[in-house]
Amino acid sequence: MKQKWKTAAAVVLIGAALTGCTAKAQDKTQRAVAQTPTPTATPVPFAQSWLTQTGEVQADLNGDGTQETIAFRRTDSESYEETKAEVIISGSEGLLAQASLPGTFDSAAVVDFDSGDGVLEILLCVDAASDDFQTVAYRFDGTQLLASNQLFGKAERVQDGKLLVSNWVNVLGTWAGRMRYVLKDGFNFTQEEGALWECTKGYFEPIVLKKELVAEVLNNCQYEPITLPAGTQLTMVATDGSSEVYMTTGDGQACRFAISTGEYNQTMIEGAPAEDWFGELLYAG
Ligand SMILES: [Ca+2]
Ligand SMILES: [Ca+2]
Repeated sequence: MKQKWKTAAAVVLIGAALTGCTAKAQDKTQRAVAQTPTPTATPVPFAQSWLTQTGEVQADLNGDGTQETIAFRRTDSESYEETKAEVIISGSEGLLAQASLPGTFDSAAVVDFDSGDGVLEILLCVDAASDDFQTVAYRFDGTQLLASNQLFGKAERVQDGKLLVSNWVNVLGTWAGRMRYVLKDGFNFTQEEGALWECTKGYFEPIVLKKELVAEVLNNCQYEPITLPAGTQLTMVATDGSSEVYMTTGDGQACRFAISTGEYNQTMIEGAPAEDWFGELLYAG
């Protein structure tokens, strides 16, 4: 419980930092209130249908007024090549389109990223190896299924037009994290601009400093330098994966420091490999 509180406190601090602290945060709240839509007679928001087992969903995918049946199937086989998850679209006259993804079916959904564009999206998520998930979105144009790029991670939900995806984050060890993705032109998922991986737990947490490190702590809306002594335990709270990490110390202090990427994709701190700073950095294989 105590640990949860610490993490929550750190997230609040990060949130404050990212929005420029209190003034902007309030501003944002007021804007959100002002933009709350007044109810109208027309829109009936599409309810997301999430399936954790194979099954069927009825929906008008392409907005032509006719419902399609979207069926999800799994084929498990001892042969890796034959193990797949499928999405099959059919109408009153039979099969319309189908697509498949290699891997073991994990979950699927029919969702609506943008309630104003008249079309719905299908999400299909497979376990491609042991707990290495991959997600693809599809759109049906009336005759065929268009596939998005493949996202590494497990689709969790769609909120405000963004897909929340969980995945392992390999920065200073392996951590469970969540990232928000938007669907851009060309039906491509990209990380929401400025979004950080929000980490919920470590695979081998925490990590321990073996020599002192100058980090920054948030104090009265300003980051100030702080020297973390050798032996400090650190748990990842958030990271962009390439240039900064937000951590909490063993005694609940929220802090951040810069990282960079060296040769062979190595994480560097102050120009030295991260292994120089931490006793042991374990990565899930
Ligand atoms: Ca239709
Ligand atoms: Ca839509």
